[in-house]
Amino acid sequence: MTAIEAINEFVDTMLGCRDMFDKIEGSDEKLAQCIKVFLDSIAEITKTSRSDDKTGLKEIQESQTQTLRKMLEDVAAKMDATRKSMSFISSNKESFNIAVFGKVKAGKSYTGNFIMGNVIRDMGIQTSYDKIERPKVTVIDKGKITSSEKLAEIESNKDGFIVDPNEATSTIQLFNLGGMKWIDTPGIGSVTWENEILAQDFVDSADLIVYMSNSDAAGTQQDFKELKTLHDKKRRFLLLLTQSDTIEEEDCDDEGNTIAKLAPKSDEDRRSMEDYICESLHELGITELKRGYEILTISTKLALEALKNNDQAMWDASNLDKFLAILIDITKNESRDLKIITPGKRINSAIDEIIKILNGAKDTLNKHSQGLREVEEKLTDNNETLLAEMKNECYGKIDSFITKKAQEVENGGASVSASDINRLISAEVYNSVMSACKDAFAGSEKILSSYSESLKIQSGGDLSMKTDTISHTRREAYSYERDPDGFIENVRAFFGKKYYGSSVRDVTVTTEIKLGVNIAQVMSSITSSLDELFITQIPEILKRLADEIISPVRRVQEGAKSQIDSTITKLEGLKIAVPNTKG
Ligand SMILES: Nc1nc2c(ncn2[C@@H]2O[C@H](COP(=O)(O)OP(=O)(O)O)[C@@H](O)[C@H]2O)c(=O)[nH]1
Ligand SMILES: [Mg+2]
Repeated sequence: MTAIEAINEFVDTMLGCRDMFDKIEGSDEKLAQCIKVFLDSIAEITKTSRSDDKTGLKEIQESQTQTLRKMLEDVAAKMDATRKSMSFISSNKESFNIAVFGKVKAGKSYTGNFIMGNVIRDMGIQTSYDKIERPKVTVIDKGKITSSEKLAEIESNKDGFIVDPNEATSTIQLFNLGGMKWIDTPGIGSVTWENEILAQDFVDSADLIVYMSNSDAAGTQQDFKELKTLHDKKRRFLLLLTQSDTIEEEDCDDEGNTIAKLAPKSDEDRRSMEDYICESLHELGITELKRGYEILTISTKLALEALKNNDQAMWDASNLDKFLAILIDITKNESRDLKIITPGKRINSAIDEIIKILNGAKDTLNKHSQGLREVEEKLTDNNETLLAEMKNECYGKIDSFITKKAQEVENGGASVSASDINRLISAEVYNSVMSACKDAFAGSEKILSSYSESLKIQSGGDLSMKTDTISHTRREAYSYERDPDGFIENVRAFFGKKYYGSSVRDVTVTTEIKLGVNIAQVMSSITSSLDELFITQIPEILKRLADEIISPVRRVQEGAKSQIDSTITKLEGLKIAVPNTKG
């Protein structure tokens, strides 16, 4: 096959594979959309429901739903991070991406320029490259994107120092050729941090990696380390041993100057280099690369020289035809699979990852909802224990309160009025109910304050000293003034003397007995009033509390759960049917 035929077949294959890559079009957008819908509906669901004017209710709902919202937002953030980690591949979905990787000065950019075809075009050689516009190079440097005519190559001066090292050694440069994207990464270790990260991203997400190593200095520790990494990551890669040419001085011109002629390295040299490389790779456990196919010794310079001179033997010696042939082969036979399998698998595993996060969230919701159900039951259907506890506590407090007050009265203190007792006891009941509810829901006291009016206790009377009066009749003697009797007495009376008579009579005497404070009477009235509260009002309050606090939270939970379910269904639908092939 002539050089032109080989080049034409290569270019035509690249141009023809364009339409193969539509399959995963839009996956990232769809995924992003799906996550956004999820996030929006979570915001909607966890929005405090209705504009409740009831004091505190909004706050309690807020504090209850806040945890959920926080958790779900976390979920969405994790989902998005997972999506972003795969968005890179899908942003390169429309092409078969070949990343060129290897140390500085391996000849990566030089070979890339050959593949881009502009150098061939510029020689005036007609090929299939003429079917398309001159490809342009996109240069990415620390996030800035510029355009250029060709891949910047390293130019060394005669002392071997690199001239203008910047562009050629640190930027990422890429171009498209039909359905193929060629990504020229800067040399390993020579890059700025930002570019290195990006270069690594490109390498990580490429469909095929072409690792180039200068055949003069191939097989350094660094090379083997990188190749081992690619192998361990199960990446599809080729190894090119580049610049396999040498200068031969074989002729003299008319003036007797020697003519330097570019020639392939000797077969012997090439073979021994390949032997060494293959052995070393085998030792590293890299056995999948076929020599002469995936391990190739090439000289791009020789290939260009061959084109210039229309030298078929030199073209054959350059091995560029073999390199083009393997690219054709992979593009025709593997790129569809690589293209769909690699990103497809990554998208699917990102989706699986997101589904896992969502299922985790569902578990959390279920646990939360289980806890809520328990609280709810404690407040409603199974409220006997809670009621008994509360009642016990109320009774205990009231009893000791009344006993204390009674003692005071007993000791001569003022009696306590019924209204005072009612007020104080009602407060005790209210506090007991509150503290029990507070254990169930932080902040529930705010709601309960509106119920304080309905928790009224009737004592039925003052707390005072009870007395009784006992009366009995007693006979008593008494004296009374009488009129003077007879002349003498009258005379004496005239001068002021008083005369008395005596008699007996029955007198009724009453005695007051202190019977003690009317504690039993007050307590029994309070107890029946308390019983009443615990039969009707308090269970009612617990039920309302459960309703007002739990229902909205449950609505949020149910909403979130069904949102998660529908998101999972949507995500499953976004998975890409990965062809079941080798690799
Ligand atoms: N002799 C010879 N020199 C080459 C060949 N390929 C590239 N070079 C030279 O090697 C130097 C580095 O090439 P470049 O492509 O910039 O290396 P990169 O750092 O791997 O991109 C340049 O001066 C090229 O001219 C080749 O096949 N043969
Ligand atoms: Mg370069």
